[in-house]
Amino acid sequence: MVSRYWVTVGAASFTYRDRGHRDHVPRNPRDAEKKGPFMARVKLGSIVVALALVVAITGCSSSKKSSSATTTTSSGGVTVTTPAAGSTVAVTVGDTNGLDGPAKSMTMTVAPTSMKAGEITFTLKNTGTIEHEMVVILLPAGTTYDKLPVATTGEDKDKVSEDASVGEIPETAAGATASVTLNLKAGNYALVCNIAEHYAMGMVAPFTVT
Ligand SMILES: [Cu+2]
Repeated sequence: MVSRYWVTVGAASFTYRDRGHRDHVPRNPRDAEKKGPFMARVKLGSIVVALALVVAITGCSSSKKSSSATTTTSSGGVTVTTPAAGSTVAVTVGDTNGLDGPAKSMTMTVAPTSMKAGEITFTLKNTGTIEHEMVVILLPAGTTYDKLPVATTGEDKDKVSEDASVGEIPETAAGATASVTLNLKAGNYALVCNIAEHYAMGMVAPFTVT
């Protein structure tokens, strides 16, 4: 991934340099002195370095899962601000014996529990014995994550409504991991495993987007 961006950036810099040469040199020699090919190369070199740093930081972010701080990178006068490692939410789900386990024995933990609005990647790790999922539901005003109505009849029996779902990670096998990236607006959300009965067994967690 990183090498692909290097190639793209390198190609862009050559194109830009050639254009700069044509634009400045013939029209005004003094201008050419200031902004001629050499200066263009120096500036472009800085930009390439800065972009490479951004690519490196972005490439690493999926493996980190803490801190919503921002990192500012300054190189050769080019300053780039990028969210560092704040965009991944780790969701861990588990159970002791599927639906045969004790009441409330299914679990869902989330870290961190809040994030700024924008692109957010959720990773789901299933440490349980059966498959689980994770549905992201925007909580309607006046509702709380642990008091959602559960259908008692119909094909959605023992499930909560997904009318306000904004995305999900579908059924994921025991021992497996999966992820999804969603563009979320500010609000209060519930992360729910909405396989029948799993909500009542405890598979829900609150999540806040600010
Ligand atoms: Cu589940």
